[in-house]
Parts: sequence; structure tokens; C-alpha cells
Amino acid sequence: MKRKTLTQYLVEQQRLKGAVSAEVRLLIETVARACKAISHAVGKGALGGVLGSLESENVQGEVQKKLDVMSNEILLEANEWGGHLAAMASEEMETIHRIPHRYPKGEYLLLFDPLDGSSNIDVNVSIGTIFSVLQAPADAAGRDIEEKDFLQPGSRQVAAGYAVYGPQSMLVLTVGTGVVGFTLDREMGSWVLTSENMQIPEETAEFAINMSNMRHWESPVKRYIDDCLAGKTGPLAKDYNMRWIASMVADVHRIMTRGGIFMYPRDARASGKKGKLRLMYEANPMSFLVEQAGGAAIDGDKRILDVTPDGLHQRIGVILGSKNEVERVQRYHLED
Ligand code: P6P
Repeated sequence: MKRKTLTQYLVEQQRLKGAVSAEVRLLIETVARACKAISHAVGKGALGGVLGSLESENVQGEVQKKLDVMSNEILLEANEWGGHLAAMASEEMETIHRIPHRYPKGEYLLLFDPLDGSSNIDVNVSIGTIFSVLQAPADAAGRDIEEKDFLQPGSRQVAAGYAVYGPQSMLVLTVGTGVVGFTLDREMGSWVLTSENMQIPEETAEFAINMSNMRHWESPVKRYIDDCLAGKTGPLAKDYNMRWIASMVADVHRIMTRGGIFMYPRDARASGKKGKLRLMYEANPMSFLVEQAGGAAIDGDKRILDVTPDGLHQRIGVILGSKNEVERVQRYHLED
């Protein structure tokens, strides 16, 4: 049977379920088209002259890779003329990017990490694009959008997704009616539906964490990982496997596909960051996807999607994946 394309899926979500408006459908199709262009640029590697770093740093103080900046530009240019957005925000930009006055303004806000996992670009390991869609506050219609209009809890997201640029390029998406996966058909240049209903197994025996940060973890995380390492004879009574790709999109995609628990916990040091990952354009979209696939996502003790942001680039601890395992880790925190 002929597989559905992204457009057909979105038309059905709009017509049959009323799950997406015409503007959100255009928004997602536009972002998906931009991800195709990013996939193409990433795939060229050294042949495209796109590897390596620039002299510049982004707002996070991280050295920018050429592909970081290129991916950011591709997403900005693709989305600013369509009339579906009021503004955009990106990991690569300190402030929000309002829609230029020469274009019509819509009612949605688009946030993205244009190329997550940049440290993997030059060593040919999977990287990805993460995006989140919010609705602008009603009172913003007659005025310029401000940063505060973005500071909504992740539970208000209208849609979220990621593209993972690996052996295949895949687009994983939710509009609030479950999670679907598309594979890029490079000959036709279209995103083809290949996973109709992605579900995360509730149980797992596979954890993903950067063990080199152990000395900075809070005690509940230390106790949990010790118990995992104790294996069958330990309190969790099973042998665990470990994976760490150091590319959130790739680690989360593995969990969306076969289960697991991903952890980038808060830093226990008072001087430490609240976590490495950013709430608005990494943790929130991934948490929306994970919950829609039957998983769970917490910052240690709280549901991530309930957190009201206090800044566009706010960082947060992230523990997400198989529901029963995340709830287990939450119990370690609540018992502490
Ligand atoms: P570490 C990539 O730089 C990133 O933001 C995420 O994609 C990834 O999960 C994490 O950082 C990796 O961090 O400290 O292991 O290099």
C-alpha cells in the first residue's frame, strides 16, 4: 500500500481530527522543508565546505559551528514570509526574532535548536533539529511580540518535533494526537510516514547518562545509577545496559524507538547550572513527544511540562523516557 506523505498526514489531522489549524499545517510543512535543506547540507560534510567552527560564540558561550549558523539561517528564512508566525526564538540567537514588517504576522511562536549535538558534526555522528510551537497570547495581536510572550509552560505547546540526521533522515512529530515518524525519501524529496504510532515501552534496562559528571550529581541520581550498576543482585534486580551518544536527538530517538531513560541531571553544586539542556527548545519539545508516546519527563522531582520558564535560554535538569523507570527515579528524589 502506498505510504502517506507528511502533507497527507497533516491534511487528515486537520480535516478528520481538527487537531491542526491551516496555519499550524503550513508551519510544520515549512519547518519540515527547512529540515530537508539542513539534511542536505549536513550530508555533504567536507565536500560542502560546511565542517569546522567559526570564530564566533553563541549566546550560550559555545563556539559556533558553520552548520549551526547555516541551519539557523535556513529556519529563519523559510519561516518568516509565510504569515503563520508572530516571532521565532533559537538557541543560536540571544533575543527573539520578530517577523519583518514587510511580511504578514500570524499567531504562532516557533522555537528551535537548529542543530543539536554540534560537537558531533565533525566526527560524522547523528545530529538533529528540535522545534516547538506555541500560540502567541491573544493580547499580542495588536502589538510587537516580546520575549515574555514565549515564557509559557511546555504543556501549552501546540506541536513539537525533531529531525534526526543519521543513516536515515527522520522527522518525528506530535500535534497532540500521538507521535508519528517520517523517513526522508531523498529521490522524491518527501517525508514519508514510516511509524504510525510511536510508543515508548514502559519498562527498560538501558540508561543514558554522561558518567564523567558523576561527582556533580545530586544524591538521588548517584543512588539510582549505583543501583543500576549493581545489576541483577542489586535493589533493581536487573542488569542494565548503557548508551551515551552525546547528541540529545539521537539519544531520544533511540528511546522513542526501543525505550530507555535519558538523564542530563541538575548540577548539585550551588554554583552549578540548573542543568546543561535548555528548557524551551530542547526539554519542552522532547518532553511533549515523550509523554505523547506514553513516556514521562521530569527535572528530577517535577514534570518538565509544568515548569513556567523565567527566561528564553533557561536550563533545566532532564530525566525522560520509559514511564516506569522515570517514576522510579522520581521516587529516589522524593525520598531524599
Ligand atoms: P555532554 C549537545 O551539545 C547537547 O546539547 C545535547 O545534544 C547532548 O545530550 C548533550 O549536550 C551532551 O553533553 O556534556 O555529554 O557533551
